[in-house]
Amino acid sequence: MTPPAPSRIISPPPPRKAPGTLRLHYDPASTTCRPIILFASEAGIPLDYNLIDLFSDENRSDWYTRLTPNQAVPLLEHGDFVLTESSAILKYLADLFDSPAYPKELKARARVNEAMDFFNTYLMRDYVYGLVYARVLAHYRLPGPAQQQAIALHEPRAARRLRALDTMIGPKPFICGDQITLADYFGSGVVTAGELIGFDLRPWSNVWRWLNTMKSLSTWDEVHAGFYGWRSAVEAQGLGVNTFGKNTGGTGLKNKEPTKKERA
Ligand SMILES: N[C@@H](CCC(=O)N[C@@H](CS)C(=O)NCC(=O)O)C(=O)O
Repeated sequence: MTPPAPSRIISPPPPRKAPGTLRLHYDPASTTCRPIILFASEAGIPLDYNLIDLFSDENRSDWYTRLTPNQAVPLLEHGDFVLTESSAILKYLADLFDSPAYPKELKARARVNEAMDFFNTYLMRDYVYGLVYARVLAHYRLPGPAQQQAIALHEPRAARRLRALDTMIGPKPFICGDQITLADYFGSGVVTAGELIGFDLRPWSNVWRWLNTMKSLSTWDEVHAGFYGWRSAVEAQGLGVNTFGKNTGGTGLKNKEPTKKERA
């Protein structure tokens, strides 16, 4: 799916739902919405999905701004309760549905929180915003040479965070051990953002293996259809193709999504 062309036509608020309905306002391509949709799809959590088309500025409409002055997705409505922040939404849903993906045991839960905070801070800042959004989103691009300078600054930082993640994962199938947790759902959204610019994760072999495990989840392709549509549009615009990656010990760009066979 290619994202629709920007338009100023903003849809009206969706009709109210029965109390108790869980409604997720989302954009399918969003780094922070995809983990929630993936988790809900895999766990069989029924969500009423309301598309907020970021490419049409729907998040800036009056009715949505009343829900969240921060104008971002995702946003969860549960009756009168309104919750933003993807990490908080994942935890709320997991607790509501008593999911083993968010363990109750204190130390196991602390490990999940630790990994989610790691993704939400270091990797979001140095990799997602610093390398990816700086290329693909106009409002994060800097004028003139500052753009390349910013990317050059973030590249080794992103590599350092990926190295740390690679060590954290080690030989384990999932971030926190043998079982999938919220950290895996959340982290897979963050790490796959690099695919928008063709970022090659193969040098971090544990990260690569873990991500391919996540991609083998039964609803992965369906959940990520909108994201891969956006990636094709980015690729067509040539925004991902560059020479960065030269100084980071093998990181760099590739233009093609590995096939399922290559992922295996
Ligand atoms: N920390 C927030 C970040 C949310 C966020 O950045 N959402 C983006 C889409 S990935 C968005 O809505 N951007 C539109 C805007 O801020 O104008 C979360 O984890 O939910």
